[in-house]
Amino acid sequence: MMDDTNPFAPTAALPHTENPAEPPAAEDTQPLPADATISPAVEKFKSCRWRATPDVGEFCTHRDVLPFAGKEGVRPEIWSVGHRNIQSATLNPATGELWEVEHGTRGGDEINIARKGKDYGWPTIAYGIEYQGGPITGGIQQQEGMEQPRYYWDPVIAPSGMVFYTGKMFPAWRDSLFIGGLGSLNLVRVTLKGEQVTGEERLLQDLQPLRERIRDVRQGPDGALYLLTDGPKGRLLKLVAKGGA
Ligand SMILES: [Ca+2]
Repeated sequence: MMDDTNPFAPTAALPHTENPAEPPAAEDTQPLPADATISPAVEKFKSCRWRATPDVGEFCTHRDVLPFAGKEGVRPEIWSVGHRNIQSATLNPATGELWEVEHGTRGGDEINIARKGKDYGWPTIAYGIEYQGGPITGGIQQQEGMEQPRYYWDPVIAPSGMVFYTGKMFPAWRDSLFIGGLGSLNLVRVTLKGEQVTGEERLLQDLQPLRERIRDVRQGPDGALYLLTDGPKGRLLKLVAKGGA
């Protein structure tokens, strides 16, 4: 799905200033390379106004792109609200949309697709409960005007980094979403049909005797998966197919 108001669309490479210490004037626009292919999404960005602030860096203040720009009392760079504790976010290469994982409370870690102007519920709705037991957020999981997660874990995995797999080394895993498990001490492969989660598989359970948490997962140019473990002797692991380098 291509959405010309989606700044995460693959064709909408975000322009950036050469020197963040010297932000452009508010009316400045960012030039594109002369040979750039101009998509509707990039056309939007050509007319973006960019601002730089010490705490959030640069952001686009184009009112057609950012849902809260110009609204009193709301920071204009906000894209979506109601997130609890986002651990990572990545673009779905098939759609250009922004997917993210969040730490919930007990039994409430979530996968969401962060869409423009949407409310993802926290602290009003949640599937998690208090850490010591008992309801949280009044015990409600759904409310009109608030988005449901694509998926949630109970028990939680304490997700970390994530990546959509597009490589050739593991054809059976293509289009899966890989997520590191800080709490589950393994690598989680989430299977998808479109944007629907159809299941999950836990990999690298043999790491558990070392009690290593998976801090991040990325795909290399060769299609291998690279993982970071979290601990006093944290390791960088390369996951390859049998017979791979
Ligand atoms: Ca939520």
